[in-house]
Amino acid sequence: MAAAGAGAAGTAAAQEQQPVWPSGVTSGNLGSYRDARGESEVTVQVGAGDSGLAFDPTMLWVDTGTTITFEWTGNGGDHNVQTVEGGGPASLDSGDPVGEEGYTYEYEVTEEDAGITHYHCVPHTAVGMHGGLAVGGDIETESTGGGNTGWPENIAHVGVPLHAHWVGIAAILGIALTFVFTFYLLKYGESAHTGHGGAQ
Ligand SMILES: [Cu+2]
Repeated sequence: MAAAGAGAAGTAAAQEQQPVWPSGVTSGNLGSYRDARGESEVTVQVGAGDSGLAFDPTMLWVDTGTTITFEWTGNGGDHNVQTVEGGGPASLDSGDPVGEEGYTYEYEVTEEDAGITHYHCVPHTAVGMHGGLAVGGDIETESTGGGNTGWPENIAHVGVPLHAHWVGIAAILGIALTFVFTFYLLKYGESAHTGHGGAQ
């Protein structure tokens, strides 16, 4: 219980308001978030993270009028930026995948893009190269810790060892009882037989 309390306190300290992203966005690689409202120019790395299969920031919140520059790192192979089918109001499309370091795709955010857009890299959509773009002030938000999965992870880490602990004790008790019963059955059976045989 002490560990759970400490985890909850840490989460509360790092709490902030974040857009409510669709699950396809929050399950994307890297999972970094940036609130860039008030900034006229923002850069998103394409091919970020250890494997080069992520967007950084993975989740971005901007105002209308902002120019987003997607900049290729050269890592992770050929990438592109494209709104997933039915993924939202912004029509991101950098064209065919490219791998060249320093390649850029500029996107100027307009009022028509207001809301949340889910985009991905087409060649790497199956391996989690997804991102999210929130535009404007009419965005539903929620309180979060370091990431959206902070709370469930903390709860799971406290609950799983406790559960495994009791399963282990039950198994040991079961094995011990089997030995005890076997020992007495053998001992009783043997002495009874011996006693019977000796009396004849
Ligand atoms: Cu990619």
